[in-house]
Order: sequence, then structure tokens, then C-alpha cells
Amino acid sequence: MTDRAPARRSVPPRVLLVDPYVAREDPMERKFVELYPSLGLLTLGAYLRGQGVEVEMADLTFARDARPVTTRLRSFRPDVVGVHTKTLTHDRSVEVAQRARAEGVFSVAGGPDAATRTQEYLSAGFDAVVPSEGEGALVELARRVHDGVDASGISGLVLQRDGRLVRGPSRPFLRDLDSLPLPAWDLVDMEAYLGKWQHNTGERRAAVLTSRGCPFDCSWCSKPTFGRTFRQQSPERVLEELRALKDRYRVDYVRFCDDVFGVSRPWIDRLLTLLIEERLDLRWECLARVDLLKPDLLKRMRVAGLERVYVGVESGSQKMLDLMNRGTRLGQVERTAAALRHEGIRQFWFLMLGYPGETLEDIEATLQLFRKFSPEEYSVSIAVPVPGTRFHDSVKDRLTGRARNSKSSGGSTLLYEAAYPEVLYRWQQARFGLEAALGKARDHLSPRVVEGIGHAADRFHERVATPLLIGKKPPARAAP
Ligand code: B12
Ligand code: SF4
Repeated sequence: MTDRAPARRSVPPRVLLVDPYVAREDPMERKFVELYPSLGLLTLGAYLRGQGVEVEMADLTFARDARPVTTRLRSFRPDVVGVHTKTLTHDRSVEVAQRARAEGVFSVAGGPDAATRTQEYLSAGFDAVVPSEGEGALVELARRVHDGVDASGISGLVLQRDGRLVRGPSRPFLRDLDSLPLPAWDLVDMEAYLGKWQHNTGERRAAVLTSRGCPFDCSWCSKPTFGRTFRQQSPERVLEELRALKDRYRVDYVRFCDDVFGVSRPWIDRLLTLLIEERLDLRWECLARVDLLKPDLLKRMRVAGLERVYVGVESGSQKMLDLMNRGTRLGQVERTAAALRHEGIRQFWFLMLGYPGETLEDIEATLQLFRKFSPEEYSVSIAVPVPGTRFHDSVKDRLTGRARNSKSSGGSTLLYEAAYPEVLYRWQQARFGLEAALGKARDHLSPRVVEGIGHAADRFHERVATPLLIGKKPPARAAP
């Protein structure tokens, strides 16, 4: 739609933020997805308010459909509706843009999916896209639309004019994350999230972000919004946020949502000191790299409340870790897994199958590593070539063209012509499932029985399953 005529100069600009994720229509939700409000939107909301913009939010997480958006559009009469996009919620996002258009409201999309396929979002009905950090661009957009001024040329904003993309100059990233206000938790129904957690786990869990970006460069990782930049809040500012969550919402368990937690050793040391000295008595979890989790650090993290760590182990083959440009060594994986076990900290391993160059021997090495450490939790996915990554570039002439949507990109579908057929990877995923079950059975069955089942399964895999499954398609090219 075109930018609005001058209106309501005496009242401040208004923005309606929308999280289009509807939990009840997500088939993965019950099994895998953990429900937290979008930290991106809560931070945008707080920032907008700080700049004199009035903000409301339509969070569809617990809704049946997108109808509450229209209700809010009519009651709040915003100048701009801003939608947070993920691939999973693409269709709902487009529906929100159409609802906004029907009410004559300017719509803008931000977040990872709109950043990756900006043109598609504009063609589907959005008036603008912010493909990177959103704070500054959204404030400027809200003011311009409110004042009836053309939105083209805003730094960090992309529009479409006569079918062509019109990009504003790039906007520098915020330098000082401490200057951001605390997330505007009151924009969503925090009790709905916390109550659900309390019901499921007995804990009131909330998500916290202490940094933006990641300085590492894994070949398959998509970092559409913040790229390789890395900025972090001070440990003191993090503590302020934790205290607010505890005091205002009785939160007792925190998930640190950073891409990688504890990138800087002095930073994490200081945060741990604060957590221990201030006796916040919070339990927490985070995602970290095996090269950063030194045993002495893990000990202090446990004392400060760490209960669970997600680690990107990815492969039990050094060759594969190198091909992925992961920057980690198998020795570090083993040292960290042993230290986590020693400290009694739960470990959740991410593993990946089907990355270019992987042979059956590499998969076997991954399974043996898994068997050796029996992590409490794991996820083993088939490598997804995400557009914009080096992995995607290396296989783009071998993509199978299967729809890129939530159901097929969840790591259980082969999206490019890999070395082996999809059924082989599915079979391997099932082997990890059996291995995990055997790991748990060790507490109840005799080691001889467990090992016997494991060996029988290995023999079946070698002699029957692999020849049968590979027979359908011989191993193809090796390295990318
Ligand atoms: C933490 C996290 C989670 C957490 C919590 C998410 C939450 N509620 O906050 C959990 C573990 C629950 C989770 C779940 C999932 N996640 Co997640 N997650 C992340 C992670 C690591 C950080 C997100 C975050 O908080 N970033 C910090 C905030 C400040 O940034 P932001 O949200 O991008 O917002 C900024 C800009 O994008 C922009 N912006 C965002 N929205 C808008 C809207 C407007 C109008 C404007 C103008 C700007 C704007 O401005 C914001 C502030 O600068 C990202 C990776 C990443 N680094 O982004 C993956 C990521 C977002 N997740 C991803 C995925 C795939 C998922 C799942 C689908 C995984 C699954 N199969 O279960 C689910 C979906 C859950 C859902 N409800 O939608 C993908 C999304 C890819 C895509 N194209 O869709 C990412 C990018 C990881 C990746 N590289 O693959 N996730
Ligand atoms: S996979 Fe993790 S460590 Fe690697 S680049 Fe992505 S966010 Fe960084």
C-alpha cells in the first residue's frame, strides 16, 4: 500500500507487533518446540516505547488463528503493523499482511525468514521488510508513516516500487546492547507461558538473551539478521534482567538463548561470580561450544545453577568437523562430555547426518561416539542446505526441489542429492534412537544383555540394512 496521508499529528505513532506463530497448528510443538515469547519482538517493543512510540502486540502463540490481529487493528488503529517472520510461520505472516492491507494499515516484516527472502515477502503483500537489526529502522518507519512521509530511503529498510526492490542504505548495528531497555514482557501474556512451563516441568521458565550474533563460521549455519557480528551485554546488565524476571514473574529457571553462550572467558567468569555472590538461586541452561566449555569453567557453571547444556557435537569424525568448518576437535568433544557427566550436568547433543563428504565410516564414528557417552538428550537431523550458507552454495545444483516449508525442512528430509538415499539416513536416525534407548536401559538391564542387543543391531545394520538400502543408489560424489 502507499504511505498514509498526514494524520493525528498530536498523538504519537502507533505500532502493532505480531508474532504469527500459532502453537496449536504446529505438528512439532508438542514434541520439540519450547514456548517462549519472541525476544526480538519484546526488545523491539521496549525500544519503540523508549522512543515515544505507542506499542501493542498480537501474540498468536495461544490463539486459534489470526483473527485477533484484525480485532487489534480495529481497536488500536496502528500506523504500522510489524510481523516477526520464521520459515515455519511464512503463510500466517502473509495472512497478517493481507489483514493489515484490508484495514488500510502499513505492514512491515522482520526476522530471519523475511531477511532471507525479502522479495518474496514484498511480492506477497508486505509494504516493507527490515532484513537486519530492527530497532532503529522501525522507529523511523513508524514516524514517517505517522507523518505521511514516503518511507523510501530509511536505512535498513527495503521497499518495492514498480516491481523493483528499493533498498535504503545499510544501518550500522547497535554498538552498546546495555543501552537497550529490558524486554517489554507486559506486551504478552507472560502468565500463559510461565503457567504452561510450571504445569509441564514444575518450573517457571523464561528466555534471556545476553548477546547478538556469533563470531564463528560453520559452513551450514544461516545467520541472516546479525551475520558474523558479535556484541554482548555487560554481566551487570544481564543480572539486572534476571533479577527483574525473578522479582516480577517469579521465574526460577532461565534459558540463555544466545547463539553461543560464554564466547568470552572474562565475561562468563564475571557473570558466574555475580550469580554466585548475589544468590539469585536460579537454575539455567544454555547452548555452548565444546571448545569453550573447559572443565574448570563447567564446575563453576554448575555451582552457579547450570542444569543442562546444548552442545553442537555434529559428528564423530574429525574429517567431517573440518569440512563443516566447525573449528572443534574430537578431543574437545570427549573432554567436555566427560566433564559434563562428572559434574552431573545434563547434556543435549546436536548431531548431523548427510553433510557433503560424509561416508558410512564417518556415520559409524558418530554412532560410536554417541554410544561411548550416552548423552541424556540428543537430536540427529539430516543436513538442511539453508539459502545463503556455503553448504547451500556447494550443493545448489543438486537440490531436490522439495518444498522448503516447516514440514520438510525440520531435519528429517533430504533436500539435496547426497551420497546416499534418504532412506539410508532415516535408518541411521533410527539406529541412534535404538542406541539412546539402550543407553537408558543400562540402568535396568545387565550390561551383557544391553551389549548383546547392540551387537545384534550392528550386525543387522552391516549385513542386511546397509546393502539393501544402498543398493537402491550407489554412493555418489564425496567431498563438496
Ligand atoms: C533463541 C532461539 C529460539 C528459542 C526461543 C525463541 C524465542 N521465542 O525467542 C527456541 C529454542 C524456543 C527456538 C525455537 C525455534 N527456532 Co529458533 N532461534 C533462536 C535464536 C538462537 C535466537 C533468536 C533470538 O532471540 N534472537 C535475538 C533477537 C533480538 O533477534 P531476532 O529475533 O532476529 O529479532 C531482531 C531482528 O531479526 C529484527 N526483527 C525481528 N522481528 C522483527 C519484526 C519487525 C517488524 C522488524 C522491523 C524487525 C524484526 O529486529 C530484532 C531486533 O533487532 C535464533 C538464531 C538467531 N541468532 O537469530 C534461532 C532461529 C530464529 N530459530 C530458528 C528455528 C528454525 C526455530 C524452530 C522452528 C526450531 C524447531 N524446529 O523447533 C523453533 C520455532 C519456535 C517458534 N515459536 O517460532 C531459525 C529460524 C530460521 C528461519 N528462517 O525461520 C533460527 C534463525 C536459527 C537458524 N539459523 O536456523 N528458537
Ligand atoms: S553453528 Fe553456532 S557456532 Fe557455528 S556459526 Fe552458527 S551460531 Fe556460530
